[in-house]
Amino acid sequence: MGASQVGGQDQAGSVSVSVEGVVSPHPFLTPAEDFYTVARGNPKPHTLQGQALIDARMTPETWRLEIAPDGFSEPPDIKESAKAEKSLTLADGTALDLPALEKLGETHGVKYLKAMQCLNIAEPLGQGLWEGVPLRDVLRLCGKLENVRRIYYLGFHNHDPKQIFQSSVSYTQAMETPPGELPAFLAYRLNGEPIPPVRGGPVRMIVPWAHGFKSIKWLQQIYLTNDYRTNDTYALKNNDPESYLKTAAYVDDGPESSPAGKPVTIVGRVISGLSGFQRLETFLRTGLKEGDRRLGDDELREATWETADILPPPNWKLVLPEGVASRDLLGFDPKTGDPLSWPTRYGMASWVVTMNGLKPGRYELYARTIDHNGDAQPEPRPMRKAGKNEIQSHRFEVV
Ligand SMILES: Nc1nc2c(c(=O)[nH]1)N[C@H]1C(S)=C(S)[C@@H](COP(=O)(O)O)O[C@H]1N2
Ligand SMILES: [Mo]
Repeated sequence: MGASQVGGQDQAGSVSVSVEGVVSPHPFLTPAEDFYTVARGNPKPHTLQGQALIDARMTPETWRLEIAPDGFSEPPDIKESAKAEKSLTLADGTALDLPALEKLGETHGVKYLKAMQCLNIAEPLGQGLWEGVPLRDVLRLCGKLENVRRIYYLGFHNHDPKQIFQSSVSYTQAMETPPGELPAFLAYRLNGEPIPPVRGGPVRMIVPWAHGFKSIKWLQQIYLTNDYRTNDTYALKNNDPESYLKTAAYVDDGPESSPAGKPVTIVGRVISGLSGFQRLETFLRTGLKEGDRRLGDDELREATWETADILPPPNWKLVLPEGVASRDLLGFDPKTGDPLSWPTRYGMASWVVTMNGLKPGRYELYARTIDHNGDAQPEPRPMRKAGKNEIQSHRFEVV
């Protein structure tokens, strides 16, 4: 008995399977407060209240962004430091404020969907509709740049150098976007609303192709540097700072036990990473005994996998915020409003698998993705420090 598909999807794009207590649907857009939060700091900046939030410049009125060369040189290799025609600083009153950023957004604004995923966590953090101004258009405020090889940026960190969480992109990545790709940008709206402190507001960097560590929250400073090295906080923690999101399937924690004669429904998600998404596959392992270990990659490669559907695009009118049409989003056809790929580039979709007629016994459902190059998860980048993408499974018993 294999895994078969159910189509149950209500108009809002969430899963609706009417089987007692089995399905925990994921809304297409994760509400701002429901993302899994990954935040450093003591106190964590998003927990600040009242005057402390104002003093941290984390309110829409007090938020400011400084952009300046960092003055770094390291002779003989790095002889000269980065130069900018203009710097934006708090000291001389030129730092960018939110109304000025939003004004820039009137002519240069972009919107797109992005799945947020941590390199070190085996579960997507959420998916948002992010809105803001490409980093390149913000950098243009600084006029002519010289000897700038990387752009690095950091958020509010309680004025304590030990708490700095910073990341970087190369000058080229900031300035150019290949066709079909999405630009790095400074986001000030999430799901049609201002970004709350818990999600990194008022302004957060969003780097679409990367794991979460490039998407710095409570953004306050951008430094232009001639240091060619990735000076990311994550680089110092044994992570690959140039890793891209991986194409991967995720399996929810479903029911552990199910009465015989009732269908068993398992829900999960897929993220379309750097190498794109071709299809989802599932493998139902039968005849398990209590205490059996999970299958390893070598055994799973030889398993009998079956193609399974992911849920189709939702009704955009129902999932997007008021006043936002799908044709306005990057990654969508501006005429038809249909997504150019599914899931969208660096986006996420759900899947639901329902199994009928399972005999009493122990089972394990595994799910994996096949990317556009035909590579099956956890290939082509099984190394954990480039992002977790182990094949996930859910174990259950039919009684
Ligand atoms: N300023 C700041 N930005 C940050 C972090 C942080 O600790 N401080 N954590 C990063 C990491 S490691 C991840 S995975 C994402 C998580 O984003 P989320 O909390 O909105 O889900 O934020 C990133 N941005
Ligand atoms: Mo992370």
